[in-house]
Amino acid sequence: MEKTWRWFGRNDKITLAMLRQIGVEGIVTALHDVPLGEVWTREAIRELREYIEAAGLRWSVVESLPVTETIKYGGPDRNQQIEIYKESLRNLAAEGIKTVCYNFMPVLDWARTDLLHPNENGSSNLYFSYAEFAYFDIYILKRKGAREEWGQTVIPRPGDSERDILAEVDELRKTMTPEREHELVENIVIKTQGFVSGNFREDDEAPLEKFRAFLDLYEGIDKTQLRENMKYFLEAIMPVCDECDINMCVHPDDPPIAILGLPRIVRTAEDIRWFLNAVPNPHNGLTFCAGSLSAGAYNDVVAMAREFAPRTHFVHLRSCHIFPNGDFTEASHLGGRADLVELCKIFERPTLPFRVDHGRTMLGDETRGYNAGYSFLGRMYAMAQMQGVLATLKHEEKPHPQPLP
Ligand code: DNO
Repeated sequence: MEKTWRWFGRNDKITLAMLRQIGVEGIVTALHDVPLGEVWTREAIRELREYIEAAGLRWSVVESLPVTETIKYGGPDRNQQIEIYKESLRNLAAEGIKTVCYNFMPVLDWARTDLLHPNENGSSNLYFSYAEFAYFDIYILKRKGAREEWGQTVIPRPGDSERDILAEVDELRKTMTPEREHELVENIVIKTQGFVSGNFREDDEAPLEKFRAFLDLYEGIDKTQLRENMKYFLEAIMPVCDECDINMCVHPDDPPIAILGLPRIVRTAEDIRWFLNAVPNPHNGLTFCAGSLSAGAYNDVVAMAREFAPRTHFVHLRSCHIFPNGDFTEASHLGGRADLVELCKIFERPTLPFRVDHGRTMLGDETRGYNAGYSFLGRMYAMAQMQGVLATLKHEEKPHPQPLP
């Protein structure tokens, strides 16, 4: 596989020169300065590509070329937005960048409740607590009907113990502080969204109002409708992908559960099968994010990798640990549910790009102001682990010297 790294552009504190030193070959990035819904011009793409190449690296993957909300909920201007998307795709291909990651998650790009959850060894991880997320939904966002919905939600979990989320939320309410409430808004809406070119920005003044307005757009959109809208989008762009040989690879929903009353359609093997079959073009493919998929207790990640490898155009190597109550955290890259060693065996082909994802925050990363989940030392450590795994697999493939007669 090609060793790539998610880099956030010229303002990223982690420089390309640093990445060369740690064995990175390809860069995963986006035009983070272009406002959502505008064309990525050929000039802007070329400029960034040349900057990356001047550092001795190549721009391997776009993550993400964002799909605007109107395409997802099927708004009146979706065709116009799809035309803009196609133009950006053509411009990317003209500059030689032909692997494009995107997602089809309504409103939120990904979600965690805790960005620096302490591990017993002193490092920290991203963490998702259902009770805190439900608290955010019911008492901070104050979404209509949220309490009733959570009362009926069965949290997917490996353990079979009962979980009464509303009782946990009420318990949490007794000890909740304004500081922790503020932190939850920061974690769920600002710090995890601002830097991924999604709907929210670090300097949004009224993020919760904005959030509610986005949720309103999905009134009446269920799973079937969202699937239809994804199919409509894919069918519309496939002719450009055929013409330019672009591989589209959708990122699974993170976490792979329905949240905030919104439909989610890239969570399970059945979901993935659905969109691959709905548009059976090899250019319609998957970003195999082992981390997102392993956060779903119902997902057998290795079986999914075997099934979907032929349509996988990009791999995210990370692994989650699910606690008996369903809450999850990011495990070490050599632990957790995803079995990354087995995945490396399944995915090992020279041209397939992979990147490590969501490394731990360790050894001073926490004071450097990196984007949530995108530490330097933690990711470098994970990258070294994965490089070791890949080197071992390669070594095992080599014919071993025969002993002399
Ligand atoms: C979070 C990432 C996501 C992902 C996008 C792809 O860390 O996995 O932001 O890049 O959803 O479109």
